Amino acid sequence: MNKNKNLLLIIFFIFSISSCADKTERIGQRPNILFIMSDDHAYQAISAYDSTLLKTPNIDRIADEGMLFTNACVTNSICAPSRATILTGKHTHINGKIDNLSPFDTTQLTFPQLFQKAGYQTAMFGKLHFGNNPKGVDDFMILPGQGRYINPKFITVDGDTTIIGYVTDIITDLTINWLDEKRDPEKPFLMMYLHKAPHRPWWPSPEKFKEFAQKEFPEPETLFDDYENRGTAAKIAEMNIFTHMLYSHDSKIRPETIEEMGNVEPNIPENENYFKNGSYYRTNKSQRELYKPVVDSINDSFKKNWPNMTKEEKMRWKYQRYMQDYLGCISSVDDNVGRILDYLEENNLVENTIVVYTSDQGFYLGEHGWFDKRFIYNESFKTPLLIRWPNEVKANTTCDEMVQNLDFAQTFLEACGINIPSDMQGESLIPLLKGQKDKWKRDAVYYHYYEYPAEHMVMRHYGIVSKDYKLIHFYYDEDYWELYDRKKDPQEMKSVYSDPAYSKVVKEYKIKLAELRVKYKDSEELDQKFIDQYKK
Ligand code: SGN
Ligand code: CA
Repeated sequence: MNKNKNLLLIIFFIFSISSCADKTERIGQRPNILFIMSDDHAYQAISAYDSTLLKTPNIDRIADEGMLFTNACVTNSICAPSRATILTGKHTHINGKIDNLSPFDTTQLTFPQLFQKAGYQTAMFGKLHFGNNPKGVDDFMILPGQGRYINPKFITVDGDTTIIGYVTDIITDLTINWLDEKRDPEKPFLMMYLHKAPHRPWWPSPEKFKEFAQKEFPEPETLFDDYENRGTAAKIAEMNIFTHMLYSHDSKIRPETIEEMGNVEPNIPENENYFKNGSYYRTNKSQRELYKPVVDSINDSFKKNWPNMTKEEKMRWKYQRYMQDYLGCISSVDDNVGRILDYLEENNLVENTIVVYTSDQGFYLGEHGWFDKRFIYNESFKTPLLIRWPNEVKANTTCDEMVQNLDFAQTFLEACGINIPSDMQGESLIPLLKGQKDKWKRDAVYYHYYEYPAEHMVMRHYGIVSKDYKLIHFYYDEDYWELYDRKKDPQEMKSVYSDPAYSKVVKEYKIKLAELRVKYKDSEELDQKFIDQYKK
């Protein structure tokens, strides 16, 4: 009997050790997350999507070894609201961060807090843009507000500091240093690596500035759009490259050059301090010496050529200047993403790290004559999304389902085996990542933009988007609807809302939109509440 008892005890002991070992191994195997987000990075400027403008070999690696989402979009195409949606897994009318102006409500639960609680090491480096510090991260160094390209200031756990150099390189250095020195190999990590680039005003590094200022880029077909066949919002938006892009702040023309030239058409009122307080004037002597010859040559060519140019030529010139600087900024982001991916490889972190590349929204690169974002129209509504997860996601695959930044939190929580709060409003992308499309039921998404009246003057609107149609309701200042046939008119040049051939579609989509408003708890009462908030 005693012998049997001992045997039982031994068996029990072995079993408990092995189950314990199992558990440690499972914890050890929880994946790391490297979340890479840039600011205002248009999918048109990632060669995995379209190589017309720029080659981004490093960002492309994530898709080559993982999945490229061709229909990823945001819920509200502007910086801080997008970030709030990503972190809370909720639409902006629910988390309260409807625009860039009000501070983020820090009582809202964000997914890094859940990771931290679940035993993950968590860190954030780069741009947050919330007006307050992140919650749920063990370490952080964030840019105040929009941050600066050159010699940027950072808010840290231990106070403010300024770092000399170029912002994209610095954010990467901070991220790699943390992985190298602070990472606990016993714990999985969640790293939020968040670039400021390529946000306006577009200042590339000195090397890229010089390199890209020599280049010429193809123009989009709709550069000279006249906004016919669409409602008021497209006509009054202040984001036209010719009419609204600033000479000094954006195109790098010195205020003195303009003054010397006298009458420069179009006459765009510009705050001179933009340039004087901008990145160029933050350079130290040796940095200035690198930028100056390029700024000089841009100014010389402007002085010589501008007075003799037609309106079309001026638009083309400004478009080229825009692309040279914007794409120069992205080229640095791509180089730095390469540095991070190399670091993962060199440190045996590839297999167990989910790498995500995205932007806080899309951007216009001259389509419809525009820069900036905000609209539910394609270029600003869509956002890049590339995900690599070795052994789980098949290499070199694409997914065309309508996924949103709303879905990220739930995806990461599920991937890491952490409970998902029931009030999050997205869908986990895990079935899509695993190629189980039959488990994906969503066929349309909801969008709501608020920041108006404000910079760029994009009127308030909400809408529903499926792969086939986009129905939009503009409801502030003017009340009207638009409908786009996405298959027949992918460039969205003509609203067919009043075309009798589409009356059935309008009816059907109005019902679907109303259902989405109920599902996501949006309402006329909330619309009014946010209008009143502006009028205060
Ligand atoms: C700044 C830019 C705008 C841009 C907003 C919001 N102007 O105000 O062009 O739309 O940010 O961008 S600038 O004079 O500062 O360049 S967001 O990405 O933060 O939402
Ligand atoms: Ca942005």
